[in-house]
Order: sequence, then structure tokens, then C-alpha cells
Amino acid sequence: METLSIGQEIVAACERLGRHSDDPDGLTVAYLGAAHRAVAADLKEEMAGAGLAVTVDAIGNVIGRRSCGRPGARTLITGSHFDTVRNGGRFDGRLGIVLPIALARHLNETGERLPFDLEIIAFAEEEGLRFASTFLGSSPLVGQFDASVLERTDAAGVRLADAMRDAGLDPAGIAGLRRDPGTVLGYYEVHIEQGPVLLAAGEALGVVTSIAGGVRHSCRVTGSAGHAGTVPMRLRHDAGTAAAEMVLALEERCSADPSATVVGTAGRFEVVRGATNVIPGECQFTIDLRGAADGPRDLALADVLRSCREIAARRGVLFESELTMNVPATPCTPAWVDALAAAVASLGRPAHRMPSGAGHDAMMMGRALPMAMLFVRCGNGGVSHSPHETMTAADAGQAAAATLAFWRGRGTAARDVPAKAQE
Ligand code: HGY
Ligand code: MN
Ligand code: MN
Repeated sequence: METLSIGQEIVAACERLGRHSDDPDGLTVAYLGAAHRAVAADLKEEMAGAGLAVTVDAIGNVIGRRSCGRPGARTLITGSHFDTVRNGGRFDGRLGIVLPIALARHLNETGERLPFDLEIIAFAEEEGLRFASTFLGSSPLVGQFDASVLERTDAAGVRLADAMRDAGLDPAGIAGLRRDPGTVLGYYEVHIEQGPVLLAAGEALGVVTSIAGGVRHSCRVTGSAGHAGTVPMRLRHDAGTAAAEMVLALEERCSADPSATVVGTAGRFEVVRGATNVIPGECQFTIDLRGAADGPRDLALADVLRSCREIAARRGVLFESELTMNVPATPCTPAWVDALAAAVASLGRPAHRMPSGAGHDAMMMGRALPMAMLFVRCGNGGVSHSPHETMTAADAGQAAAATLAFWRGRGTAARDVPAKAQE
């Protein structure tokens, strides 16, 4: 396989998909918005052009299937998400969709048959941007979809269930998306690293060993709005400064964590109906807290929420929080990690094994299926969730070659079990 040219094909496909956005000045693709539908339409075309049998499921995942021609063969599922964060990068998620499509096209040209059926899934939602829900695409496939999120509303007050119906999707069909693990070999995902580790190590590829678990809360602080000029400082119940002290408590607790693997972020922070000359009456912010292991992460969360309540009591404001995501740390399947490391090594480079600080569909799929992930070097200092996210065609080509080597070895995979089930 001529790796540079397939790498150029892959990068070009990510650039093409990146032209659809909800924002004129950055890449933002929210679930079921106009840009999301345009990307889905492009993906259907790209999959059909690679000879795949294309379907769209009840949640909006775009699925391309390539049969190996052997009745009863099991399926290897690969893919990633095509929604983005606000002002995100062109490779986050998309790389893991367009790379397998390019390989399917290559296999058509060479006539090579894989020893299993291949399913490439473009997951419709993973980031949680529009409905503060995450993994909407992958969770139904492993029986982890939380039907209560159908009642969630977006910033315009549109219910998730209604947004789905408006897009011609059927919420009632979600329950039927669960895959029978007996028919699936496992799940494999290629993703840009979204960090600086491979760049610093001078490596193009990384073999993921485990994926950090994440918990998210939406928080609301309610104080007393008032005139910025007439209320003495000692009489204020300022929701904005109370929330700011809570966010600093989050930063302080995570920075001091003894495990040194806990990270905390308040990515959204907003004074509701704020105005320059009004003391904030209500402030909303989010907590995103992660760790390589669930124990330290959960201890940190409990401490942070306790601090928020103490700060609220001292300042005479009300603190409320809603859990919006809780996904456990997920180890990759050791036998699959070793097989992927061998595939990478077959290219002539030692496999660089590493944990993932970012969350991925693989952590959801890995809850029911054998799972492995391949990371690809992220340029520009490893920046991601940013328009400055970048990668090279050469590295994309290396990832394609390692993926093909890995796939060829999967047909003989014993009936592996997910890492969790191995404990
Ligand atoms: O937040 C994450 O780690 C992923 O980008 N959804
Ligand atoms: Mn992301
Ligand atoms: Mn991603």
C-alpha cells in the first residue's frame, strides 16, 4: 500500500468534511443541526463510493458495511464520531471514520478479502455540545443509552426527542440498536492523540492502553441581583463571585490531587442575563473532572461539590448541580493492545503504549466488546479542540498501514472478552 498517497486521501477527506459548520468562523457541528446533516450526507456518499452498503440507524449513526462473503462471519466494528466541540479541530473523530473508508476503497482495488465482516460507523454524537449528553451514537450499541436524555433540551428549548423526529429519526428505534456481542469480533478506533506525547516522543503512532474516566456536572448558583452602584459589598449575595470561588476550588483540589492524574475544567461559565451594572443574580458553569482511575476522580468530585456547598452557605447563595455524564475509566483489551502493538511494530517502529486523557467512543464500546485504539501524532504542540489541531499525511498513512496489519490479524482472534470482563 502506498502509505503517503492514502495518507493524503485521508487528510483531504477530513478537510472536505470540515467545510460544513454551524459557525461561519470556526468548525462547530452540533448533533442534528444543518452542518451535521450535511456531513452525514457526505459520509453516506464517501461510504457508498468505497463500495460499502450504507445505512443510517435510529440515532443517526451513518454505517458502512463490507461483507467478507462468509456466512456467519463475525463483524469488526471501527469508527468514531462526526460531531464536534465548538470551534473544534478537523481531525477529532473524523480521522477514525475516513481512514477505514480509505482502506475499504484500497481493499476493493486490490480485491483483498478480510477474514470478517467490517462495519465502519460514523457516530452521530459523542461530544455533548447541543444537549449536554455524550456518547449518544455509541451508547445504544452496547445497551448504555439513558432514555431520560430524550427529555433534555438545547439552548433554544428544543427537546432531544423532537430534534430527532424533525430529522426523520425515530427515538423508539434506539433500544433495538444494541449489538449481540456474540456476532461482533470487537471495536477498533483510530483517533488523533489530542495531546503532545507522541510529538515529544518523535513517534507517529501510539497504542492506547486505557481511557480516562470522566464525570460532568452542570451547576447553577442563585444569589441576589442588584444595582452595581448602590449595594454595599458586605450586603451582596453575588452569584458570579460565588461561582468564581467554586471554580477556583475545583482547580485547587485537582491540582493538589495526590494521584497527579486528576484534571478538572470549568469549560462553560456564564452570568445569566448578565449586564455590566447589575450584580449577578444567577451564574451557570460546568464541571468536567477526569482521572486515569475512578477512585481518585470520585474523591476529588466529592471534595469539590462539598466546597461548592460550603462557599454557597458562607455567601448566602443557592448551589445546585446536575450530573450530566459519568463514564468509568476503561482499560483497552490486553490481547488487542498486544496485537495492535505488534501491527505497529511490523512497520518498523516500536509501539509507543500510552493512556488516553481524552474520552472516546471506544470507552463506551469497550464496556461490552473487546476494544483497541490507535493514536496518531497531533501537530502544533498537540493542541486539539481548537482550529489549530493538525496532523500530517505521512502519519495518517502510517496509521492506515498499521490498521490494515492489525485487521489482517483479527480474523484469527480467539473469542476475546472486554478487559472489564477479564477482571
Ligand atoms: O471530552 C473528550 O474527551 C472528548 O473529546 N469528547
Ligand atoms: Mn473531542
Ligand atoms: Mn473525539
